[in-house]
Amino acid sequence: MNTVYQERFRSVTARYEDLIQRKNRIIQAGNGIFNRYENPVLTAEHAPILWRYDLNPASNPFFMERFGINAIFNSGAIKLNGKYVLIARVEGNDRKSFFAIAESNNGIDNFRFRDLPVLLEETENPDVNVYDMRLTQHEDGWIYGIFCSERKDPAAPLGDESSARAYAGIVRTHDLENWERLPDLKSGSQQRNVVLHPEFVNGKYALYTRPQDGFIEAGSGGAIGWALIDDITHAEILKETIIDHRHYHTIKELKNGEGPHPIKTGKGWLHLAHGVRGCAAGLRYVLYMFMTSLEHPEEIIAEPAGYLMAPEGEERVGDVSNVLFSNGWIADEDGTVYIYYASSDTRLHVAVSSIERLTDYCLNTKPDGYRSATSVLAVKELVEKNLLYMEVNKKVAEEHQLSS
Ligand code: M1P
Repeated sequence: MNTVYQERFRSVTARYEDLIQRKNRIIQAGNGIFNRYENPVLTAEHAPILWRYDLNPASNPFFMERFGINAIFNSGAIKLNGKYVLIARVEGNDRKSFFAIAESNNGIDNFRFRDLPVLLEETENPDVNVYDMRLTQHEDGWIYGIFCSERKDPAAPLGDESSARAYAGIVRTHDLENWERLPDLKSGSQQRNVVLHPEFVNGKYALYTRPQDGFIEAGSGGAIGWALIDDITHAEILKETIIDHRHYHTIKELKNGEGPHPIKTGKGWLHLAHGVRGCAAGLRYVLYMFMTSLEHPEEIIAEPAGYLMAPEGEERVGDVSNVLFSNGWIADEDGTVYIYYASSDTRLHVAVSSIERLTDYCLNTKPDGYRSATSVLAVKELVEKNLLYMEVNKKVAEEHQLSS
C-alpha cells in the first residue's frame, strides 16, 4: 500500500470519527420557547466514507473522492425502536438528491448514516430528482413517506432546460429498509410539501397539500391545502380546500408549506410550517407554527403572528441563503420535541422544545393584526400588564437576595 493512500485514509477516517462522535451542546439564553444547539446534526461531511471513496488502494492510489456530496439538509424524522431516525435529503455534487437514513441514540448528536442510501423504486415516469420526504407512522400500521418528485416540464419549449414540474411521490414501509412505491398523487396542480395526517379523518386518508401553478411561483395556489383521499394506493385529489392562506405583508406572503405531520396534544394539533416572503436579497424562508382543532385537524384554532424561527448566524448562508426549512420533528414520550430544521439548503440542525412550551407559545402569542398599529397595541397591552408585575418581581428578587 502506498504512503499517500495510507496517510490520507488515516486522516480522513480519523476526522470522520471525530465529527460523528462530537458532543452537541445547548446554546444558552434562548427565548424560552426552544433551545438551539451548537453544532449541526448533519452536514455533507457526515456522508459515510463508504459512499465517497474507492477503498481499493490499487484503483485509487491517491485516496481521491470518487463521489462528492454537496449538502445534507431537509430531513424527515421518526422515533423507531428507541432510536431517533432521520431520512435526510442528500445532494451530490451532481445536484441530484437522494434519501439516506441516519440514526442517533439521543436525537441531538452522533447521527450515523446506514451503509446504503435508500434504494427508491422508480415509477414508469422516472423521477429526475427526489427530496424532502415527510414520514408518517399512520394508524393503518404503515410508515408512509411522501416526497417531492421533480421531472422536466414536458411542455417546456425547445431550448428551455430549466422548467420543471413537481409531483408528490409516495412510498411505504414497516422497517425503513424495504419500501413499496405507490403511484404518485394525482392532482390538477403541481404539488410539493405534501404531508400525510397520521389518523384517518371520516374514514379517509387526509393530506396537507401545497398546490402551485408553477414550479417556483405560487400563482393562484401556494398555500397549505387539505384533501381527503379514498385510496392511498391510487391517491387522487378530488377536492382541495386551502386551510392556511397566504397574506399580504406577512412572513408567508409569497408561499407557505406544511412541515412535518402535526403533533397531537390535549389541546389540538401542533403544526410546524415554512413561510416565504420576497426581499431585495431574494426569497426568505422562516418557520412558523399554528394549531388546529382535535376533532377537525383542518380548522385553525391559533396562529401566533410572525415566525417561530428565522435564520441566525451561519444559518443565514449556504447554497440557497436566508432559508430555514423543516420537514421533520419527533415528539418523545416525555413531551420533549426535537425540531430538525435545515439552514440555507446546506445542513441540518436540531432545536429542542416541548409539547407544553409549543402549545403555550401557540395559544398565548397574539395573532397577526396585519398593521403596524396593531403590533404597537400588542406591545402596549403587554407593557401595561408588566408594569404591575415589575414591582412584584423586584420584591421577590430582593427577598431572594436577603435570604441567600
Ligand atoms: O430552497 C428553499 C426550499 O425551496 C423549496 O420549498 P418550497 O416548495 O416551499 O418553495 C424546496 O425545494 C425545498 O427543498 C427548499 O429547501
